[in-house]
Amino acid sequence: MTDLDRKIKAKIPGPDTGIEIRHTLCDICSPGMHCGINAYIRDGKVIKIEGTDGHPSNDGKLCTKGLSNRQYIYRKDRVKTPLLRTGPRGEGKFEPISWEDAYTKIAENLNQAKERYGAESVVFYSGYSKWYRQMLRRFAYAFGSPNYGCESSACYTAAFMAWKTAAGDQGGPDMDHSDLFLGWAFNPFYSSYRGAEYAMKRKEEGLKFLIVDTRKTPASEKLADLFLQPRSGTDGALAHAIANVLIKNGWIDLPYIRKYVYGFDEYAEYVSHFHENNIEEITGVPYHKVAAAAKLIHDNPRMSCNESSAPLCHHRNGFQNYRAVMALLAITGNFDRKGGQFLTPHSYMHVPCGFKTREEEYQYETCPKHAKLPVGAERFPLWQYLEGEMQAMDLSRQILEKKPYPIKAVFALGFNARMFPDSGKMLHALTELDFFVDTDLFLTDTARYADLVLPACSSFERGEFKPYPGGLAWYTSPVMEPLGESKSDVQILTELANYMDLPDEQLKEGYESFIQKYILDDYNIRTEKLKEASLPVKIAEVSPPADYASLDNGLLTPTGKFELKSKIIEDHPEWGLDALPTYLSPLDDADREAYPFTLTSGSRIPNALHSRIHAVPNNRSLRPYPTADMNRTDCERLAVTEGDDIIISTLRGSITVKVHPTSTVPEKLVNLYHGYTEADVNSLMDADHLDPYSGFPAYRSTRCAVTRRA
Ligand SMILES: Nc1nc2c(c(=O)[nH]1)N[C@H]1C(S)=C(S)[C@@H](COP(=O)(O)OP(=O)(O)OC[C@H]3O[C@@H](n4cnc5c(=O)[nH]c(N)nc54)[C@H](O)[C@@H]3O)O[C@H]1N2
Ligand SMILES: Nc1nc2c(c(=O)[nH]1)N[C@H]1C(S)=C(S)[C@@H](COP(=O)(O)OP(=O)(O)OC[C@H]3O[C@@H](n4cnc5c(=O)[nH]c(N)nc54)[C@H](O)[C@@H]3O)O[C@H]1N2
Ligand SMILES: [Mo]
Repeated sequence: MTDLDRKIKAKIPGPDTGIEIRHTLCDICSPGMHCGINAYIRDGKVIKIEGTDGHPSNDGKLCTKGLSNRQYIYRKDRVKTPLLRTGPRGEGKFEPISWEDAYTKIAENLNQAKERYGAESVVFYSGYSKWYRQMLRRFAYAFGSPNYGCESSACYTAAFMAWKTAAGDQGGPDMDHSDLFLGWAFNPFYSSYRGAEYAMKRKEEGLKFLIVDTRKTPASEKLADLFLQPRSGTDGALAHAIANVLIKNGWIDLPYIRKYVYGFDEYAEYVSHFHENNIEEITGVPYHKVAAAAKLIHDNPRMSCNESSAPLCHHRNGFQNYRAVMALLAITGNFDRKGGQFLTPHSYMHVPCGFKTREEEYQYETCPKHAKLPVGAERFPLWQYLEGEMQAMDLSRQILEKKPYPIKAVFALGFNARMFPDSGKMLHALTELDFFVDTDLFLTDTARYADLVLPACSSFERGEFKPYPGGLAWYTSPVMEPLGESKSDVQILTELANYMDLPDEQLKEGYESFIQKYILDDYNIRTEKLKEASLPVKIAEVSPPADYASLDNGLLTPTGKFELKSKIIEDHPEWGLDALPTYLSPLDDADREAYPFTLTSGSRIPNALHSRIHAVPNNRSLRPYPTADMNRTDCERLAVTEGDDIIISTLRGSITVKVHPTSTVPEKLVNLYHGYTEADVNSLMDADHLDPYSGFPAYRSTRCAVTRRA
């Protein structure tokens, strides 16, 4: 081996080795992270990656998911050309076609649906990716359809709605100054390592933690001063019982309540029904722990709590449960106060970058005025009132029932039918469409149902705008050519808007023009300038996150106060929703005997992100099989041990997975990750087991039975 060979093998960059380091970002998880990546490129291929030193998100580190980027972008099932379906839906037979032919077919079919059934019969859907969403939404509006919708029908929005209802806008924790952190369904060790690092740092500095989780987790082990372990989805009752103790002991801030809080008296009366004689029965948490939680809150006056994008809201009572937790902040005078919760100003894709962005103007200014209401509006009126976009959990029903109007075509970027409860119903609904286009990096099993599959490129192959906390922003550049004929999502939308000659000149100018005019012009910076930088650069002074004046200035709620009782809901009795954060059991009793276990699915695991990296060999090797956690006592009763096959069944069907006996879950709880094609836990769920306030699915509470596979 020559010296040069050795250097190449060691992947040492330089002119002699032909290896160059280029900078990009990891797009596998949320916009709140998007860590910096050094991509080592040789002959146009990524041969190695590492975290970028000095990057504001990760400063050289990468997590288990981030490290999988090279295997992810080169996954075997990458789609490389537009594909036209030649066999039955779902079978996976396609032939390559040109982009020109693909655009012709899309234009013909979408326009035909519009002419025959109205523009609203065409749905524009986005899966988990978020970077192109404003354009997709504006595209839908330019086409004339109100039906833009996305994965956020099941993620984050319910918590956002709870904040909007109570405080008029989203609230975030001022954890820097808190004495106590209410980590309610909080385990950043698996879902956001940066959050975990920060929590550990604050722990060392003396911050106290009250952790409330259905399972034992690293957070309950490493952070908790007090750990409460309620049954899945009983959080609302638990929060009310804590509130009841606080109120009875006078451990509340009455002057604050009288001045700034609406609905306290009725709320106080309501929570008095959750007490020492019933709380253990409802939640499984002994009353002395409830009392201890109230005492901890009393002893540590400055308290904040986490947002909960998923677990708290993934129940049919999730919106109300989260409101019940938020109420603890209001009655202790911890909203809009130092060390409590404060309003976090709007920022690009909820990234707390510290500066204002006007993408909402871009996405809403062309919203069709006389269009019909979007899918889900009738069934989820509060969602419609607060969000005004499609509640995608009602999509399969509307496709199949054609009420209140027919849906004939879906144009999607990253449609994963297995995201939906009763995923089989969604797959079936897709077969009923006249036309379905899916755009994805991979030929997923949902893409197999499409008439046309468009190849999207990855974050390594495109450029995109990214803000980061601290007034920072970046515009990445491609570090490699797109694989095959794949294109970025925004290039596809721009080309298609022009091909279809949609009546929207701004849309037709494309993504970069949008970013320039609606975001960067306000800070006098050009996209070209940001692209030159190898790391995010400071473009704006950060406005202080909290001035603790929101309450005095009046909140954006109808009463201007923090609403324990929602005036919006109160004023709409026809919705049939409760204005107080009332508690409803997460499950019906009807099938308790046949289905004695509770199935909770989706608690994050370090090596997976939804459906994305189950097929990436390195990540898969860390947990080769879909595996359910069950309590050791339950396992003994079923006579199963580590790695045995179990069958999990519900009224909807059954799946076979491996079992992992553990003490992290209590008896009668079965915990399983989602997104596996071969053991799709969402196929077991009822499509109508939804929260009437938010429309969110109850991924974390479904009755099931478990048997040993013979
Ligand atoms: N049982 C259960 N189900 C859940 C959850 C749970 O906790 N339990 N969690 C819910 C939550 S919180 C969320 S956020 C959702 C996740 O929502 P999903 O939309 O299911 O997320 P993914 O599977 O990550 O991505 C969807 C598709 O986008 C494709 N994709 C990736 N990058 C791009 C890109 O740049 N462009 C395009 N066009 N496509 C791309 C992926 O290949 C994938 O096929 O799942 C929900 N489902
Ligand atoms: N590794 C990894 N990281 C991710 C993701 C991923 O798929 N993989 N997904 C990203 C996305 S889209 C999202 S939305 C976030 C979600 O981020 P998190 O909210 O942190 O997600 P989870 O791990 O599902 O839930 C946190 C804890 O809530 C507990 N929990 C579940 N149900 C209940 C309940 O009913 N009551 C209480 N009190 N606790 C409960 C779980 O046991 C878990 O320990 O994670 C993001 N980060
Ligand atoms: Mo999510």
